Amino acid sequence: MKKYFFVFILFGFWACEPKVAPPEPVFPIPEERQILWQELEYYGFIHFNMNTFSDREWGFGDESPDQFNPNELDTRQWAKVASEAGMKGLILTAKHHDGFVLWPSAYTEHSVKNSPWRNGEGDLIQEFVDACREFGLQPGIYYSPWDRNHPDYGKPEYITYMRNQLRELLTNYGEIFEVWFDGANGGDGWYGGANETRKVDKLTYYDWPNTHALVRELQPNAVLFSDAGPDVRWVGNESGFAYETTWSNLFRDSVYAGMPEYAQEWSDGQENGSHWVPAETNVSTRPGWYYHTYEDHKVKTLDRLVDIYYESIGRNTSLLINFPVDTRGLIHERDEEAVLALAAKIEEDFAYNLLGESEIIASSERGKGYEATNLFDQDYETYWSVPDGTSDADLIFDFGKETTFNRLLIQEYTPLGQRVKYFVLEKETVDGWDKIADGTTIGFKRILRFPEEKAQRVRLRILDSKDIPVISEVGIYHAPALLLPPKISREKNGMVTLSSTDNDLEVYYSLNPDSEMQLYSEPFMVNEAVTLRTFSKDPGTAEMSVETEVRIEKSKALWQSDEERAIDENPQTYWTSENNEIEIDLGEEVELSGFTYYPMQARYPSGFISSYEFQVSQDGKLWKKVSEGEFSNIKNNPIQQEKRFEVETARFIRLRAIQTVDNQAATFAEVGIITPLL
Ligand code: FUL
Ligand code: CA
Repeated sequence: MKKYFFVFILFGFWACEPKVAPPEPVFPIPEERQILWQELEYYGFIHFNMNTFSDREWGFGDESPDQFNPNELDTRQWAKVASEAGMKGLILTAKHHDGFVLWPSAYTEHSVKNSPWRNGEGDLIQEFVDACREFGLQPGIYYSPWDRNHPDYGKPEYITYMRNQLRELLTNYGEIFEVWFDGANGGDGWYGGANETRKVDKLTYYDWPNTHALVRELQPNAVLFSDAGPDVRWVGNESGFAYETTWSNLFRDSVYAGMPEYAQEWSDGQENGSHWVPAETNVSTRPGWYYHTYEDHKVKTLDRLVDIYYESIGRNTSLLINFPVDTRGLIHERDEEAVLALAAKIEEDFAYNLLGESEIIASSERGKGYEATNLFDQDYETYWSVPDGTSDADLIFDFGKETTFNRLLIQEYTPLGQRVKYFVLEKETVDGWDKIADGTTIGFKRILRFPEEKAQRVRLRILDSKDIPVISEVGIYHAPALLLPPKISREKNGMVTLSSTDNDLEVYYSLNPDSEMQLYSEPFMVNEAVTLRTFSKDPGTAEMSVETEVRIEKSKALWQSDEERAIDENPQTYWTSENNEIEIDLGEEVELSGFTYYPMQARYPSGFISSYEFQVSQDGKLWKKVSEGEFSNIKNNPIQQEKRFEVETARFIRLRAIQTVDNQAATFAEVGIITPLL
């Protein structure tokens, strides 16, 4: 009884303690719509429009509505995949640069209403927003200002057209969370048959202030995206990474959409920027934004997607991953598999916050309502802060026992502005505190990845900040290693490098089918052909990845040709041959029983060989044809091709293109030989 009474009195004191004022904001600060947007964090892009059917990335504008004819289109499948992948929204290309529109707009004939799809009765925007809502996703709209179809593009009349269409899109389909304005403009186009180049002044032509005002009027909660915001800005690349130092602040008045120096100079934000314009990282599951069968083999791998996640969401930006929806009108199975694997991995990485049970010692607390325990209550609205004027602030977390970890997650309470400029994570050792990792900016969310560490106590120090820190959440995690087989790379001199997909993995290999696997420590030389077996192992759990077995060919150390790029062991480099052939001096007499041809891997490839002839020679003068034929399906699936023949001995080889897929000069990304295995 007494005891309860005592507790009651204590509680009474605590409850009566005067509430301390919140920290003063550090400007700029986000608007309400930006605060709602930043919590979405992860959402999807759908590139699906005329380009899907013309097999292009940028249609010219002279396409016919007849071409638009998906026969299995199912927006519910898109929404289902996106929601299963953990996304909170989807943005659809309502109109891309070619001008075709996915809804029956009253202002153009270049639309679904004149296509065979749903007999011209369809409205893809309607189907899209319905599916999004059914699956709990917020719908967004991509609208290209550049229009290569419209006759008036470049004149003032076109701006009226654009606004009329925006009015349709933003009035008829309910709430839209983001309106995405692309800055791209390549100049030339069909333009109603004029077939010419039309350059506009990107700063003034679109009269952005009034176009933005229209969007605000129709959709007050939608964020406006472009290079220049005004609400959300481009990250400055399409590869899927933000910068380690990323400010949400931007000198917005110095920027306009499509300005040439944007990516270089502005895209990482500015510490003292005048406006709050956080970044969005946009990237596709494949090299292209639109679907091309020839990229079916290029869906990003899980390790790449995991890096993208950490380098975007983990660096104070949102992540917008694109699905190039295919000609059926569906997200392709491989893209679906890829994003679901990413979702599963991220869930695994952040399954358990090790701080949840730790004891916490803060260097100081601002007072009631700003306690350090707010840091892991999973509530972004509650935060820890310190008294005004405090310069250094740090937190010690005691796990109670030695604990293993490899991730730090930290979030600033951005409604009061972005503040932190430098922070450090340390662990306690017998000799004192040791640095584990450090970072510059935090913003809405920052995640640091580092190799596994063990400690009972860790310390997080905010060492430089624009004002007192205001931190919403902190997490320390032990992410399981990404257990994929190592990547194998080769150099022309024969060196083989094995690289693991995760810092914490060990790599094992063997060069002989009968020998034991050995621990890999550094690149090794392979001169003659061998079979390489390799796998990764997590030393913590003793779990192993699947084992891969690949053939490593005789090295190309002695090879000579007019074009190194075709024999440098790097399929990303290529050579274009004016006479459609390549001749290689192998440097010595070699036994061979086949050859390999790697077609060009660039974003816009050309000159794939479709039918070939392969010759060998002893002296480089007298040639003998040993193989001819076709590389079937190379257009749609440009992977390495292999052809075999009876064993030959030769010093020189020649691969000749009889025919290329597009009748362009033959290209060679890499040529190799297959030697008989002993
Ligand atoms: C770019 C466009 O030119 C691409 O086609 C794509 O839509 C991408 C998201 O933005 O600027
Ligand atoms: Ca909190």
